[in-house]
Amino acid sequence: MYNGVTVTQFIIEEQRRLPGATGDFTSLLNDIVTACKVISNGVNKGALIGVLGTAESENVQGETQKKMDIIANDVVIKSNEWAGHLAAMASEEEDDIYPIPARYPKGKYLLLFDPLDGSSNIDVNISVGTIFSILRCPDGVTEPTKEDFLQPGTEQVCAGYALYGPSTLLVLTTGNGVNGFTLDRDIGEFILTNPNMTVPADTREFAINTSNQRFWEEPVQRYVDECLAGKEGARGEEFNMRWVASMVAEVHRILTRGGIFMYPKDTKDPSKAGKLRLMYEANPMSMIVEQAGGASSTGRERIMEMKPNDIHQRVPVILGSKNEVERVVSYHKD
Ligand code: P6P
Repeated sequence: MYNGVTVTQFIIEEQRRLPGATGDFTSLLNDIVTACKVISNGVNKGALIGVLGTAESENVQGETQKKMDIIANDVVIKSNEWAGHLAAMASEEEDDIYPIPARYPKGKYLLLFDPLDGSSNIDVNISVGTIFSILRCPDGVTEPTKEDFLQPGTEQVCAGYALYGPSTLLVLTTGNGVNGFTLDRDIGEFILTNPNMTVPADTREFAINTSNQRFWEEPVQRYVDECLAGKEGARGEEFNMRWVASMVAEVHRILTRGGIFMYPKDTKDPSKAGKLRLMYEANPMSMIVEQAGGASSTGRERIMEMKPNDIHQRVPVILGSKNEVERVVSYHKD
């Protein structure tokens, strides 16, 4: 018989640490985990069940939606709207917030998510993921508005992602470190396989979409040039580069072996502050990386301290190994 610790057991044991915990949070997390298992099954079957390819629609970001984007979004909503733990949800795939239907009880949490991050990769069988963030609904608010979601990342009570790769992984933090679980398909349970994940403070591996190089600001140009100059350059070290175009995969690599991930501000579209979204990509990933001993900045400020102005707000993201992130931040100060 297996003797692994399931994510349910882990969460309940974690919850015992929280005085006055009602089991509400544990049950909410279980519903999110169920959604990730269902999405994993769909992603894994792919062409066999006709979920690849694009839908004939665009999301609020103006991005063409993949069929699996819409399916994953629907799975997260249907798995979480009924149980009475949430007051509302916000999704990359939904223009406005998603209020809990009147037929269901409401709860005290807000769920924000990117149902299928990196979905442009799904048709070429490269890893994709689901990112989620949990906030408390402000006290006394039963009909939350967009404004109730606009809380800084430091207010998150939980952040996590599922990574649909060679294995399906779940990585989670509730503010007490970061723990990783692997889906055992034979029993349909996530088993604790990576307790206490930490990001090495130093790295010689950077991740950035270099095709945007001519649009970067000077501090990022300088940092990447120094990496590319290798031993003969200012850093006196050789660097390696990765770019998967799936933030979940990049962050997981960084949690596993270190690294720095950058999607900086660029002048390609001056109206955009960055590509990645603050509320359901940058903030949850920042909480995870910081809880694992890493750092996460726009280059000019700590991402988790930003006061959001819109649920789909974009921000520059520089996150990962603390000493490298701090170096890039110092270049922004120079
Ligand atoms: P590009 C995926 O669309 C995403 O939001 C992140 O997961 C990923 O890091 C980035 O965009 C990739 O962007 O411009 O390289 O396609």
